[in-house]
Amino acid sequence: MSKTIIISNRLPLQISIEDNNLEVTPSVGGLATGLKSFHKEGDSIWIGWSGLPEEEIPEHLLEDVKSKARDEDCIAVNLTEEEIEGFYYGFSNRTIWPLFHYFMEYTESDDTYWETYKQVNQRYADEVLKHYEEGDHIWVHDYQLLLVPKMIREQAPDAIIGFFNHIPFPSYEVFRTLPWREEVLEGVLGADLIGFHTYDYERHFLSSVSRILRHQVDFNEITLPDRIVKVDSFPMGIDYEKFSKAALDHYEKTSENQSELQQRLDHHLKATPDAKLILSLDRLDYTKGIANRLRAFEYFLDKYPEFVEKVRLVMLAVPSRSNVPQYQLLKREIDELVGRINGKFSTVSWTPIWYFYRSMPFENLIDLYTSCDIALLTPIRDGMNLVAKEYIATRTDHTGVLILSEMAGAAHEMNEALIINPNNFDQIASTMKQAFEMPVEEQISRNKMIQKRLKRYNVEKWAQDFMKALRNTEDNRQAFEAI
Ligand code: GDG
Repeated sequence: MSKTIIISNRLPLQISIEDNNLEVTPSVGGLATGLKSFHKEGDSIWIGWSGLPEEEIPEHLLEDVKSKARDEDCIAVNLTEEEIEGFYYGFSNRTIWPLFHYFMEYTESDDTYWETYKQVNQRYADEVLKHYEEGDHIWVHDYQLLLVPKMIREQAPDAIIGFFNHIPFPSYEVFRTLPWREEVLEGVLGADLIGFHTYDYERHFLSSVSRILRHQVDFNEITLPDRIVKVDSFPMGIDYEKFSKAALDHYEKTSENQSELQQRLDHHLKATPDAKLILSLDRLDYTKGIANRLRAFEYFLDKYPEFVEKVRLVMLAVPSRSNVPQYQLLKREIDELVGRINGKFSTVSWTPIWYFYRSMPFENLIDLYTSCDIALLTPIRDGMNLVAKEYIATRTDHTGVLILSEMAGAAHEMNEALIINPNNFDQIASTMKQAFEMPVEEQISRNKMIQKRLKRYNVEKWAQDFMKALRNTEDNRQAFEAI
């Protein structure tokens, strides 16, 4: 029977060593949380890095790492520290990530990073080929593995390969600045089907293919000398039931089995019944607009002092890529902003920002989603933004207000949210005021509409649609051969 082979930089599990024992924890991040449910239910194997550099795995634990991964139908790719530096922290996160999110001033062009990126992409492709059998469907994920489709195709010309990009694809004018633009496009074009979250990213990709490689592009099909490649948009959904059920279970809890975080949140709500909590939740990344969000919050308190002591920003920033200098600088900037704003506005009984710099277990995430009256998500650029969708899914009584940046892919599907430009502080501040004053009936009617959509187009449907379109490319191939 044929299977699906999923390939992503990281596995959905993270293996670490504690006191000479292996510990397995789920990975945090959009791709892992989204695809995990598809992987659990289907007949698939998942190939990716375990999160441990090869040098840190003692010889006697090597087999254990493999077997822990195998228990979850995963195959661990081993990477050395040098490879992680050049491939992951280097080319992926200092070249592609900033460029694709329009942070051109952060984009580095380094030949060593590029060489390591190619070498590591080849390693992933080789691992796929070890497990590939005719009839299997191969699904490659994201910007760390842009060359893998072509590398697989070179060894298995008839393979059915899909590629999905979880981050934006920039406009041609930005993409063309990449020194290795031809190789990158050719790498992705090894796939039969290329998917993006939105129509805009799809359009940008097609424009780069036609202008840089001069391939014929008709609507969403690219004609290569020997094949047709299909490009389409598939906005990724969430495991809606998981989030709404977790929220319902959460409300069933008595004070004895509540988390400490929830007890603190409840304490705050009881002490200040007319105050509201605003949620800010992301990986600590410059694309997420966290510093701007803090500045906009400060502007809001300055402009509308009547909200002093009536509002609290609960901010969870999850540590991410802390080896990259821009992330270290951003961390410092955020620490300073939080300190300054808290110093400026705090009263003896009130602190405007609760700031957590850590990752939290799923249960605490639900505590935050369900306790906050408003979610303020202001990315400068974001492929999709699953947090926006998860927040709405947990609002089982349909109350709550989502303020979302128009730069997030999710904004295209969430028209009923309050959509803002993340660079316009005045607009953010007046939208926060609007959120505060929004009648409950209006909150309910807006959220119900979004919930209906999120429920229907959940992550399972997203994966099914992609796989269905991938299978359809086989018909395309036959038609091409018949010409
Ligand atoms: C990339 C693209 C695109 C976060 N903190 C914790 C935690 N999370 C989970 C959330 C959510 C996920 O991580 C974050 O997903 P996002 O979509 O918001 O952001 P990225 O990580 O940047 O994801 C993005 C996504 O890929 C999918 O294609 O939407 O645009 O950048 O699911 O719940 N989970 C736990 N603890 C945390 O502290 N357990």
